[in-house]
Amino acid sequence: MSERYQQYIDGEWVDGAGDETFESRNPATGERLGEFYRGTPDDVDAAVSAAADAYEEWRALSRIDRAEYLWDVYHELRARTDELGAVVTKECGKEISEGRADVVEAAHMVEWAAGDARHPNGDVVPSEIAAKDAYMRRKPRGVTGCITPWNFPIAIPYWHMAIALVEGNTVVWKPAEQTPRCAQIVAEMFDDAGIPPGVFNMVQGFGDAGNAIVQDDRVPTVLFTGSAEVGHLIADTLGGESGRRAACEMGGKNAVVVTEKADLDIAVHSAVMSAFKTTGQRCVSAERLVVHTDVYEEFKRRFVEAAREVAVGDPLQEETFMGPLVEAEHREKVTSYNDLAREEGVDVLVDRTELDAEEIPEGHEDGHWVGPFVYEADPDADLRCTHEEVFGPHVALLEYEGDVGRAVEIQNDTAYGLAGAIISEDYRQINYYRDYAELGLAYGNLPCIGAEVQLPFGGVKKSGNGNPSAREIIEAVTDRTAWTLNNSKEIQMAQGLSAEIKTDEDN
Ligand code: UN1
Repeated sequence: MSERYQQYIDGEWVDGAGDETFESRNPATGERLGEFYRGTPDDVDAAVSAAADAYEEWRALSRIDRAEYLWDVYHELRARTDELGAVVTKECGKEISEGRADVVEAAHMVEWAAGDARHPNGDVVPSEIAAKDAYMRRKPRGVTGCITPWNFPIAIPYWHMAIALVEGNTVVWKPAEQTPRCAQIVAEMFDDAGIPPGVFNMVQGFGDAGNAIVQDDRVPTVLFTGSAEVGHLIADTLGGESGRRAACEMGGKNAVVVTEKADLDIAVHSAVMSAFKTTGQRCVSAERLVVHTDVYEEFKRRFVEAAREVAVGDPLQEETFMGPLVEAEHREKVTSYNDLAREEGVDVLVDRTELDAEEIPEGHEDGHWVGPFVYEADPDADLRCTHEEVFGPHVALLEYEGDVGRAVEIQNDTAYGLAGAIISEDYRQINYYRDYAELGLAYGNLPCIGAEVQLPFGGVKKSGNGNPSAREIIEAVTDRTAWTLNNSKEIQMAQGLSAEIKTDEDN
């Protein structure tokens, strides 16, 4: 009998109001990883009440005292990196170096947030009037709803929660339904740290629980990382309610541009990493390779060879490059996009949609396997497969002629604008791309994955306004006050405005 894992509300482990449960399974083997109580809107209601009640006391602590709880979490993340990395790999299928990197990234975000507690906070701003002291100060906003995806099941929850908590907010968190075991560990860490009841709450479950957070007007801030479909619904709901704010970070149809001046070793290496790491399931993964005609044939030959050979298999093995997709429905989605590409008449170069039986490791027959799917398409054709995000190892080669301006035009021909890369040895091409590619995250001579927490993160256009990196998330979870204090007995105004009160008797 495996254990039934609970939810964490108001400092207690609870079954919740409903009696339904759901399971987590290893996407590489089908092995059951645990059974979890499924959170309901009533559980969200209880969690939001607890978070609202805990808020006054939590915000009254100093930032440094609040950060002490995060330092405990940080040390646990560091001490348990290998163990937790393996849990990440078992639950979401990323290969083991990626499972580990997820935990390391979480530790980096917690370190940044807790370390920031001792840094200057706000600005001293000049006033026209010498006797006035002006400052920009920040205040927490209250209960923060956090809705996080499965592909970074330890890192992204801390992107949202570490800074929200240090800044004085309380949290109601709904983790992805695909990775409840990882979420359980995150909640245990806050519990181990002795965080005061109600400051951190976790409601496990599905979209109905997430939606209850979004609909609750006691939650002024919602942070969301995930699909564009859900993110835009959240942004629309909160955008229409004054005082509420949504910061949503969503996907992309990201591209790597390879110009005629590219070093092709760097180009092929970057393209393989961008397209196939995490089996294409990063919001920053590339599904388009925009390649200059002069180097097209050679790039194509080398990329196709790599895509044929790249090792798909048991994600717990160091030799594996690509693990399985996260779940059966996702495999169906990726497969149907591969079918769609064929229907749209593209030239398929590599089709490992169905792996050969000998490629599937023993005991892994129930895994959600898919290998690379690579095709050539016309960059000017209005195809769904080259414009919609698939979130899998589904990659289009798009050949272009002309200058870098043309490559950037193709790069920008998407509703999204998250991540991208240019491969070139020519600084003028690189700088043109830097200035005109419509992206939040852009790289030169690198893959378009692998952002670090201290850099800005986030996209433009349909990719969202979430900016959930260490520096930027502060804007989402705080309100600013421009605070001015007069040191004089006399009231003096800026802009030459008269402060004199004139009466009828003066005239
Ligand atoms: C995501 O793809 O969902 O830039 C987040 C990266 C990571 C974060 C990606 N640090 O690849």
